[in-house]
Amino acid sequence: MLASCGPQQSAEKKAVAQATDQAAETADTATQGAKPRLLATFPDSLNTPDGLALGPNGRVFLSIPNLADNKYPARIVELTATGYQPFISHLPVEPATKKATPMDLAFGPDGNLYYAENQYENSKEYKSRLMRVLMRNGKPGAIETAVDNFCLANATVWKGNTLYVTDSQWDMPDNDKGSAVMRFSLAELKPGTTIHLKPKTQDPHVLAMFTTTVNETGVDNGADGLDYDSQGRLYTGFFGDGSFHRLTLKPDGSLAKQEVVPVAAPKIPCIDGLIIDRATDKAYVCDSRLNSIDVIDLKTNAHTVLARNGDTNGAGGRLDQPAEVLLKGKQLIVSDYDKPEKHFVNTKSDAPHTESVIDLP
Ligand SMILES: [Ca+2]
Ligand SMILES: [Ca+2]
Ligand SMILES: [Ca+2]
Repeated sequence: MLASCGPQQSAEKKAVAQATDQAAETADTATQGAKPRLLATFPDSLNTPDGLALGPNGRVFLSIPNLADNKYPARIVELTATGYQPFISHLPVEPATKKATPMDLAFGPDGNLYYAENQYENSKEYKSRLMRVLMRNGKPGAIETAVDNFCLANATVWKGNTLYVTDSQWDMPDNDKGSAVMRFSLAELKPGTTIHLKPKTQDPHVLAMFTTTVNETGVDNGADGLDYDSQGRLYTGFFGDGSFHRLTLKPDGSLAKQEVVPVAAPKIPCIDGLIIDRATDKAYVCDSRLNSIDVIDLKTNAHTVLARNGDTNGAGGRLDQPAEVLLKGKQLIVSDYDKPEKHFVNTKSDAPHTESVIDLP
């Protein structure tokens, strides 16, 4: 077919060329702001890079739940200057789902590494867990269940001796669009013990509950990314509707106030992972739906696009459905989750599987 070039092929070629031009144009007009660089490329066996944690000595750890193609076991890797290296290649599977699905992760004041699981993709029966990796001399040891009976455990952040975890699907008997922020004290997260949550209740570990307003994506996942500002106020964003919420705490850690942050237009339709630079009180949020990293100024509620691009496979570090961010000095590390929902700019989970980085001014 390539050898011949009759009138019909010619017309086809022309149509293809036009479509390609249009696609390029769409991609170009969708591109805004900073140009991300490629940080690491992964094989198909590591296909949905997600949670990021900054560890002791500036080490950076990345969870890869492999939810786009889970015939490969989930892993946690360590990012290096030139790519990545193995960290934990055999994560304990949940007994019913037979899968490990690590999402966000964070080091505790006890020196151990905690990671949340998203078993929701495997079971809607509250099988997700918070896992504890017992660390010794910088190396992972035994891995145990710290908390079980989450529905979709997602983000984790330690603030002092309290660990906060989002459950993006914490429904109640009268609310199937529910989600929650949970809190756990270091004292109760004792190695060797497991906390059992009570699904569909206001379990004592629930700090705040929310309801998602489902839009045309049909996704009802709520509280997703989580971090706190210079005043210790917590923020979470919703994957399903992009709303952004602030939780103000009393001195004893209980909830004083829960409010929606009136982020300036245009509306962010989806918030996945986020991180707050507490030196500036700026939140870097992943708009997974628009292939965009946006900045919300928490002092003014102003909102700007840091980096955005059209549909892509992620080659060269272009954003391919950003899901999680981590600040390391002036570098913003971005996980390209690349597992689209309906109406996302990203249309296809595709190789290469990538981690990007944006150099901040
Ligand atoms: Ca639900
Ligand atoms: Ca990709
Ligand atoms: Ca893609």
